[in-house]
Amino acid sequence: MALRQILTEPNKILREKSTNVEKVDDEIRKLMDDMLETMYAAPGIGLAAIQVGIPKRIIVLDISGKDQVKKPMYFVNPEILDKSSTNSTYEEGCLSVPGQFAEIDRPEKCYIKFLDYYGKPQEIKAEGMLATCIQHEIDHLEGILFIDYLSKLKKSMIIKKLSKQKKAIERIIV
Ligand code: GNR
Ligand code: NI
Repeated sequence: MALRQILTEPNKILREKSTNVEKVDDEIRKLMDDMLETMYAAPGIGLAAIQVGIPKRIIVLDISGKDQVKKPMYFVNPEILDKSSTNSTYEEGCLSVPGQFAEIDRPEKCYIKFLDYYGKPQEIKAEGMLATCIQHEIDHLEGILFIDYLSKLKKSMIIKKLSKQKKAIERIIV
């Protein structure tokens, strides 16, 4: 297993639309293992392949709390079959938008169809934090970030801050 670098805003790659995986083979499983390790190290509770620069429709998640038994989940080519008309609000963050958090409204429940770690078709009903996280990750596959749901002003303030931070880091490296 290996750690991969997580891309952060502003970065055009994060805006790419990811494409379906043809076959869940050893190469895809290796990528999923690396993604999970990278997510745990960050630490985060979800990661989409595009966040490590790979535009494939792959998500890893683990919403078990710390001190709990780890419960990794893998979703290949996830599709939302149905979502509730009622919403719930969670404070969201994103490893690609470091240090920024905001309350985001999303459907509180959703039904998801996907391929698992072995390429087997599965369907689940997601609620609570899991539903929020899956939707946050599926947004990544479409090039959407949670800051896109904020007002233009809030979003531009966040992007400005992050691009300043990036430039400061570049100056240290160069
Ligand atoms: O680690 C993460 N926490 C989180 C909290 C609330 C809603 C969504 C998330 S996902 C995020 C990791 C990440 O950026 N995944 O794309
Ligand atoms: Ni994210």
